[in-house]
Amino acid sequence: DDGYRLWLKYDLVADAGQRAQYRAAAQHIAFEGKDAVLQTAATELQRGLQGLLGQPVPVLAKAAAGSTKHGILLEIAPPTNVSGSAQTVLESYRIFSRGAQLVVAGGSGAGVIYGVFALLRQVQTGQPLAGLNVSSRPRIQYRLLNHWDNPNGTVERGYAGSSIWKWNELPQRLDPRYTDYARANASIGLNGVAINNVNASARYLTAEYLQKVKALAGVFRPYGIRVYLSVFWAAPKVIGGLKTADPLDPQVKQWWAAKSEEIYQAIPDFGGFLVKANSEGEPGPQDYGRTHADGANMLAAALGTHDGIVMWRAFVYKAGSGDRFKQAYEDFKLLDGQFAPRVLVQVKNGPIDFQAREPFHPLFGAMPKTPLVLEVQLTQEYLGMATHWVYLAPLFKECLDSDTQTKGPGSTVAKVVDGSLDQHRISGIAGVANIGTDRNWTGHPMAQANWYAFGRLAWDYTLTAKAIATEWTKMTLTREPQAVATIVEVMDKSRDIYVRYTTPLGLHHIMGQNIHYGPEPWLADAGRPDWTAVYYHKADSAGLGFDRTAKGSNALALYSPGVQKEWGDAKTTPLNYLLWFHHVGWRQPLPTGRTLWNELVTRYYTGADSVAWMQRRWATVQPKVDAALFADVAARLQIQQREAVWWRDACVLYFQTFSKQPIPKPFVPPTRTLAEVKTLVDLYQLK
Ligand code: BDP
Repeated sequence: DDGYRLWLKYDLVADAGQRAQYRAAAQHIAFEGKDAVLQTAATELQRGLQGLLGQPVPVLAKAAAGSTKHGILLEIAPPTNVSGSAQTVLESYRIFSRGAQLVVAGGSGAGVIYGVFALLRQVQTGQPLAGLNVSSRPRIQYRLLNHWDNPNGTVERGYAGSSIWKWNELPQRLDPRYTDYARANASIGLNGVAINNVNASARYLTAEYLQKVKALAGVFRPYGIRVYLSVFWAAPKVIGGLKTADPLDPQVKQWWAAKSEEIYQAIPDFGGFLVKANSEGEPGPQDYGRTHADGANMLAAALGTHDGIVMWRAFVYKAGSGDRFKQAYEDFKLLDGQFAPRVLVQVKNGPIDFQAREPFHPLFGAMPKTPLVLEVQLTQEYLGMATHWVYLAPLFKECLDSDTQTKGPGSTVAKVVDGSLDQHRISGIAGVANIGTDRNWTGHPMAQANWYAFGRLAWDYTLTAKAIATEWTKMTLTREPQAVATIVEVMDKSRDIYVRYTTPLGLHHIMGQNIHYGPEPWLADAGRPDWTAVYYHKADSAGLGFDRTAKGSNALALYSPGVQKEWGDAKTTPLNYLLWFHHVGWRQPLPTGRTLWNELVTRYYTGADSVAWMQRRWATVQPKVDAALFADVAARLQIQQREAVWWRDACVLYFQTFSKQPIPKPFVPPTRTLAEVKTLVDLYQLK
C-alpha cells in the first residue's frame, strides 16, 4: 500500500455477512437534477460502494429507480428545522429511511456530498445502515486548507515533497491528483483552499496565473470547494505599475476593485483573499501609516457585490518591541469594531508560533466585534516534520476547548471561533496544509491523520480526538479491533510524548535555528533576540522560564481575570504551561513531589523512553497492517527514538550548566558531553 488512496480505500468489506447486508440495502443509487455537486456525490458513492461491496451499483434517474427495490436516494432538500448561518444550513445533511430507500438529503449539492461521505464512512468502519437516522451540519462556515506553496514549486515549511500544483502545466494539463485532492477534502467536509503561500508572490494576480487558478477552481467546484488567494500587499506596485500600495489611495482602491472584478469574471465562486501584511518583512498598510483595518476594509470593498471574504492574519511581531507574546494583541485589540463585515481576522492557536504546546492566543475572546478564524498548522514545522509521529487532534482540541472566560465560564475558543459567543454570522478555521508530491501525500504515513482530523474537527469540534483516530485507523490501516485499539492509543499519546522529550513544562522555542528541527536551547545569537532560544527559556543560576506575570512582561494581563488568576500563580498554573508564565527556581518543589529540576529531567527521560514504547506497540500490529506501510513507520520510529534521545541529552546537559545539579536516579546521565551534542545540530543544518 503506497498510501495514495488515503482514507478513501474502498477495499472489499471482508466480513461476508456484513457485506450481504450492505449489498441488500444498496442495490442502486438514484437522484434527479443537474446540480454538478449532486452528480459528483452520486459518482463518489458509486465508486465507494462498488469497491466496498464488490458488485455493480447502478446510478439511476429517480423515476427509473422505483420505490420497492432497496437503494439509496440522493436529494437536495433544504431542511427547515436547522438553525445556523445560511451556508451551514445549505451544507447540512440528513440520512434516514423512507420506505425501501435510504435517503441522503442535503441542503444543497454540497450537503449531499458530505452526507454521501458520511454514509461511506459508516460502511468503511463497519457500522450498520439499517435504521440509520442522522443529521449533521458544520459548526464553522469557512473550513479551509492554507497551502504555503510557491510558484517555483517549493512549499514553505513543507515536508512532503514539492507543491502539488504544477504551474508550468496549468491551465492545459490537469493532473489527476487535483481531483483526488478535492475528493479527500470533500470527504472530511472542507470547503475552501487558499492555494498559495501567505508570503505571497504577486504573480498569482497576473492574468496569466489567474487562468491557471481558474483551471484549478474548475476541478474543485464539483466537490463544493472554493479557491482563495493569498495576496502580496504591494501587488499594485509590483504588477500594477502604481507608485504606492497605500490602501487609502484612490488609484490603489481602483486597482484592487478592478483586479477583483477580473478574478470574478474568471472564477465566479472565488472565495476571497488571505493576507499576511506587516509581518516578518512583508509589506502592508502600516508602511503608509495606515492600520490593518484600513487595509482589510479596502480589500473587502474591492470584492464589491461578489460573495467573497477577506481573512487578515494577526501573526505580526517586530524586533525589539517587547515580549513577542503580546505584540499581535497590541496591534489588533484596539482595532476591534473597525473591521468591515466581510473581514475575518485569522489568529494562530497560540501567541508565539505553532509550538508543540502553547496557551491559547489572548486575542480569542478579546475581539468580540470581529469574527476570528482559528489557524492551526498541520505541517509539523515544530513537531518533528515528517519524521516524528505526532497526532495533532489533541493539540487542536486543547486550544478549541480552552476557556477564555471572557463572557463567564464556558467561553471556549471554539465558541469564539464558531461565532456563537458573540453572535457572528460568519466563522472560519484554517489548517496550514501538510500535503506535497510524496506518493502518500504527507511524507509520514501517520500524518495523513492530521489532515483528516483537521477536517473532521472543522466540521464538528465536539468530536473527540480518539473517536477521530479510531475512524481514521479503521478506514486507512486496519479493521482488526486489537490493532485499532493499539494504534489509537499510540496516536492519542503521541503529542504529549513529543512535548515531554522536546519542550516539557511549558518550555518553548528552543529548537534548531531556521530549520526548526532538533534542539538548540543554547542559541543566543540569531539576528534578533526573539529568534533565539535564550529569549524564551531565560535559564539562569536561579531557575528557568519566562516571567510573564506583573513582575515580568505582564503578558498575563492580556487574558481575562479568571485565567489570570489561575495562571498568575505558579502554584495553580497547570504544569503544562508553567514555564510559559513563570521563572521557577531549580529547587522549587512542584505538585508532583519533585523539584523543578528533577521534574524536568524526569520528563525528558520518560518522554524519550516513551518513543521506545511506541516502537514496541507498533511492532505488535505488524500482522494486521500493510507490510510496506508497517516498515515505513517502523523505520521512522527508529529515527524518532534516536532524535528523542538527542533532544533529551541536549536539553538536560545544557540546562544542567545552570542548575548545577545531578541527573536524579534512576536515570542514567548521558554518555556524551554537551559539546558533542552541540555538533549534531550543525550536521542537521549542514553547517
Ligand atoms: C512561521 C514560519 C514561517 C511562516 C510564518 C507565518 O516559520 O515560515 O511564514 O510562520 O505564519 O511559523 O507567516
